[in-house]
Amino acid sequence: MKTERSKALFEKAQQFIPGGVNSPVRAFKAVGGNPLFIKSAKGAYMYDEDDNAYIDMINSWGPMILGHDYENVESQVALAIKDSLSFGAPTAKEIEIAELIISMVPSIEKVRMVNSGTEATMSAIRLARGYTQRDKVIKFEGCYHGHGDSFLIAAGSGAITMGEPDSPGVTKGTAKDTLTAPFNNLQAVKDLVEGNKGEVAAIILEPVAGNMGCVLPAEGFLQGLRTLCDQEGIILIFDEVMTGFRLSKGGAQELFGINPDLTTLGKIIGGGMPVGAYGGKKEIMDFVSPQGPVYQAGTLSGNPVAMTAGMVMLNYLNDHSEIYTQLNETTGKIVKGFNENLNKLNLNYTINQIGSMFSIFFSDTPVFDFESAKSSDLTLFGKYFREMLHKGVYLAPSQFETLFVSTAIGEKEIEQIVSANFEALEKIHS
Ligand code: HOZ
Repeated sequence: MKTERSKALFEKAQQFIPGGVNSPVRAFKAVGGNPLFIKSAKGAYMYDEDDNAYIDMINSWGPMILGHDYENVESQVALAIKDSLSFGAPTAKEIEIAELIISMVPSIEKVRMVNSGTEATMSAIRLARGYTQRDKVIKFEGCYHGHGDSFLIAAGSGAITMGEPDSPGVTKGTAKDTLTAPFNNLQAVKDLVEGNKGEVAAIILEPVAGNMGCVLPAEGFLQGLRTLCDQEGIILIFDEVMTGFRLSKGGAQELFGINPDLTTLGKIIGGGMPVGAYGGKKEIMDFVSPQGPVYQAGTLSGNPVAMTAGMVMLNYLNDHSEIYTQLNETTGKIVKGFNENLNKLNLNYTINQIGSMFSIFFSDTPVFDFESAKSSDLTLFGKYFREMLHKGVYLAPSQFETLFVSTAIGEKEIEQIVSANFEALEKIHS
């Protein structure tokens, strides 16, 4: 596989961009080798600057749920651009997308658009604090909610991938207001709430964690948090940046039948453009400025081009709920193939899957929280990643990121992914 152009670009990039990338995980630091510079993508495939083709298993880390050529998004965006790229004034499109989101996500009664998942979570936490007049928040070890200061404590995703789950630069003052508990450990959360009686504004979590690899909530965990929050006047925030519009039209909350007070959204909501949103109960959302006292703003928030892309994507998903069955089936076939491969090779690694999100952990024990995720053999994962890449399958370059399947992956790709997995596992154990 020739990667000369990517290598040269990476060398040049490092002169001008910290680490040569605009988001850390992309640097391949945790898996070895040079990052590939991507030139284009179509359907299930990405093409690098050296013209190698890869089956895309991350799909822009989630947004490209329909693969890379949803023509309707592209054509509507092209039309929207003609009316100007940005106004900084209200548009009819913002009402349309707000109505659509509210109709799709069960717990959302009002919604505010922002530009990324990070903005959404930072704003939701401020709102929860302003509304409850309390300072502390509980997050879960290994959950990642973007790079806002309050969340870079025991953080997953790129933070743990780079070995910095507690980032320097976060003040002690901020850190002391973030309490952490192990994912899936309801008793630990109850103890924290008890020890900080009347001081906890919010509990925030990814209802299905995707930033320590894919980790599912244990039976009763989400319901237990809901009950606890109701009892203690705590705002329950589901960070559905990954799971929103992916696990079902209404996200994880619809799938599990648990309504949070606030929800944060990103990724799919922009159809590939930079969009985030936070929404929830009217009573709480009306605390946001200019209706209420909690300030949050953005020059490009509700940008007409981004809103167009998001709306076309969400309308499509809303009208085609059969794609969720298709995604479950496709992912199910890949995971079945991987499990058969593991059996044939006498290996006992853990695969976690829900809908179109899944991870293979290089660990022999079940993975249900950050500690068990961290028991994975990271050197082996790096070798596996590189082997898969050589076989034309582009995985997330970190053990601590989930994979995302798109509807563009068909039988031919499933076969290639499963046989690449067998050969890669065989090779790294030879
Ligand atoms: N933190 C992102 C996924 N959890 C990675 C984003 C990127 O590198 O593009």
